[in-house]
Amino acid sequence: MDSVKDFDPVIYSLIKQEEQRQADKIRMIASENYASKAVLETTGSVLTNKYSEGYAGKRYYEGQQIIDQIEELAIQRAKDLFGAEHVNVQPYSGSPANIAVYLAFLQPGDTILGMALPHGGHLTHGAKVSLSGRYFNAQSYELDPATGRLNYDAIREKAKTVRPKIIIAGHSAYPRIPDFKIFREIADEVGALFMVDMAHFAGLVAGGVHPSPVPYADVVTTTTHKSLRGPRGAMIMCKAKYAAAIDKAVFPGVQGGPHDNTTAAIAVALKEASSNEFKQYATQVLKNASTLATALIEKGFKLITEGTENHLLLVDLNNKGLSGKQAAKALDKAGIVLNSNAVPYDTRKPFDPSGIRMGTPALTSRGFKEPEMLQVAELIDQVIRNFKDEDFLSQTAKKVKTLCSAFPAPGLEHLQNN
Ligand code: DSN
Repeated sequence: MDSVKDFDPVIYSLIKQEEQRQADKIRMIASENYASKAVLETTGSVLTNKYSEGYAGKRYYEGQQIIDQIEELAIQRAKDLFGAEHVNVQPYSGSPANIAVYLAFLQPGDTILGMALPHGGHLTHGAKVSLSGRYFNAQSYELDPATGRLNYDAIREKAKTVRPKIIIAGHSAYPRIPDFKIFREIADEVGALFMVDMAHFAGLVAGGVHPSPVPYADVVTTTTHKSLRGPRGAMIMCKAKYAAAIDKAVFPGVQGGPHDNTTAAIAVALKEASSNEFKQYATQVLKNASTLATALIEKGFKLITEGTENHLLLVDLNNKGLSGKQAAKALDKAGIVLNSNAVPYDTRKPFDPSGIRMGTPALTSRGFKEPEMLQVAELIDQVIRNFKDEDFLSQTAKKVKTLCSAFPAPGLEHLQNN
């Protein structure tokens, strides 16, 4: 990065500091990962200089000889990997992708039914503060208070009552696997479209360790940078009969020119995600999450749903004498980065809720396996017990840095080689 270093040493220094932070910390924000050097290089390429409104063969500006090939390759790789009939790789990220789906099929005021935000859904699944909740009649389903799991009878009843035009499955903080077949049946019973936002678990689907929603859903949206380990971006997959509606909603409906550098990096990430190594990666993400869950339960932590079947854990800290924000801040000081999170039926406020969410995609990318997960569980337990002891937290951060130094993170190998 010599050019940035020469021209803008301030930004250069900040980027270097962030590189070091990502190398030295155990990153457990369930939606984050380490993109490979190949993905990072592609994202930073001259493709950022091009405008290409439209789609391959039907662009508004000239000079698309290369861009068309890149976009078609990204689409083909996504189709091959996920078995989708049609793919749009242009959404800037997950929220615009979801908004584009609504634009394709809804009129303002129409009803949607998604998972409630405090129960693990996403802002764009109908939260009142989001466009999805302001422009549409957003109804939500909640988790079963006894089990913390989806209750399909209750979802069916709700769907029959509110008669949504779209039912949304998918989540940001739910540690279990939705039953896409039942969702499909419910959607058919009420004449709704069935949409799945698989942003969190797309990498697990790609790796073959999580059921795919693609055969069941009319439309599947996903970001490309979470468990899928690509650049910041998104895709929409749909049945062929919805292709024109989706494409028109993305452009010109929601967006202008696609970010061609991102499109190419998505293509690179999809090639990576088609490999045997990626299958092993996805398998290890699950093993690491389940090892961590068992270890934390043994240490007296209360996990929502008593465990996990995917890449994330949701921990209710009500029995530990501190709030989610206090825990997340203390862990951050100790070199373990995650986020505070509402738990189902939380009585605390969203900015300082009762729980923490933790995920294994990023630390698995750097090679952590079961033995390291036992160490992580021990570190988390100690930090929670000593969350007010600043000296203890900084000593733990040093231990974390030593542990991390043995596991070079993708994209940051140059730091470890120094
Ligand atoms: N911010 C993401 C997450 O952490 O789940 C969702 O968009």
